Amino acid sequence: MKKKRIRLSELAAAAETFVTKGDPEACLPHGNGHINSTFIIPCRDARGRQYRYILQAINTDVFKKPEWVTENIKKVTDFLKPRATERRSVMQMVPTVDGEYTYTDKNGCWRMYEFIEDAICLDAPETTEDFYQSALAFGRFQRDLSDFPAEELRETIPDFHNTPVRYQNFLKALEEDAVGRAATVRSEVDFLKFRADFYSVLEDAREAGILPLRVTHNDTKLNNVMLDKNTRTALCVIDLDTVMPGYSVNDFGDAIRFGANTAAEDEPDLSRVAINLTLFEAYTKGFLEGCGGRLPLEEAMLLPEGAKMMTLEVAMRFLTDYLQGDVYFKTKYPEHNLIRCRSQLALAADMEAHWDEMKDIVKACYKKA
Ligand code: ADP
Ligand code: GN1
Ligand code: MG
Repeated sequence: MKKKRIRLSELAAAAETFVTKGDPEACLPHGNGHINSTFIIPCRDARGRQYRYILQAINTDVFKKPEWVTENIKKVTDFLKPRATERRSVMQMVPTVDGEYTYTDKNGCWRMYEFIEDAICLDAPETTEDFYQSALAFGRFQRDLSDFPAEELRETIPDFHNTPVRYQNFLKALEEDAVGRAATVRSEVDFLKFRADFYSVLEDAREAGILPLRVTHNDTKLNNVMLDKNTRTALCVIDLDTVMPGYSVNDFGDAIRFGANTAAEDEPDLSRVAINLTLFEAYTKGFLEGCGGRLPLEEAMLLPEGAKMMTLEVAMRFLTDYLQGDVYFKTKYPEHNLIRCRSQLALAADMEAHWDEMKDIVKACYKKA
């Protein structure tokens, strides 16, 4: 997706629409998200005290109904607040001067959050403990929302983690070949087609009553969680745009595909891409602990399937976007989505090569949990 140019005066107008402590002094692009446009707004009050905020333009090509996203986030954060250990451990939405939570201009739909200070957000774990802490955060998030009335949540992106539907969308994009790239991606297409029978295993498990729908985050990349800078412990789960009913094993799986990869999501040198089993084990331990013993063994035993499913699903999403001319994910260069796809396919292949070890690790962690 091409970056939209937003004028400084429009950014200032958006920032000034929200009720900040002190006046906005700047607007600084921030973060490595692939979807929204994110800025830090430093503010200063009359006594010179400083406060910071996150200003975001919700990507309305991706979220067709931004008001649904806002509604979900308000409900979820209101639900989590009474259980929170401190203010920084739940996203704090900032209202506008009109008492709303979004402001719409010609650039789209803006929202603001308090900036989570004294915290870090990582694109790769620096230590095994960092990754374990992120697993605790997402496991607890699921545990804390286990009583949330799921029927109150809007589906902000329909069929978000419905892999069979994603696969059909991919086949359609391949068939349509909108920008003439299909002929150049034959081996990636073959790899995905060869695994066609796998894509329905989670839906089948749901039908068999093994895999319940829960309230899940659905975008559990390491850079969607904050750790306390000083204690380096789990602090706050962020990027709540896709909180919807989903599968526990997909929350686990998306985190694994991103954080337990020995290389970056868009690593071009495939020899560097592998599943790090030490990180896999640490995450399994943290996630099961965080969920607070809520996952029955049969469900937990599908955690490796979740990891492989999320890896293959995002691979087909990257390839679909490449075939459609890069209309969804932010890209930094023309082949970016293809490089991302290849790296995810290499990771899925390495998971297959270590499948029995992954299953054994889950079984052992479950026994200890
Ligand atoms: P995207 O959907 O584009 O990934 P995110 O909501 O994840 O957008 O925000 C992008 C990045 O901005 C995050 O990875 C994180 O680094 C930073 N960020 C978002 N919200 C906050 C916050 N409240 N406090 C501090 N940093 C934040
Ligand atoms: C997007 O928004 P961000 O960067 O945290 C995407 C995820 C993908 C991920 C791949 C709403 O996540 O589904 O797994 O990129 N989010 C949306 O890195 O599509
Ligand atoms: Mg994000």
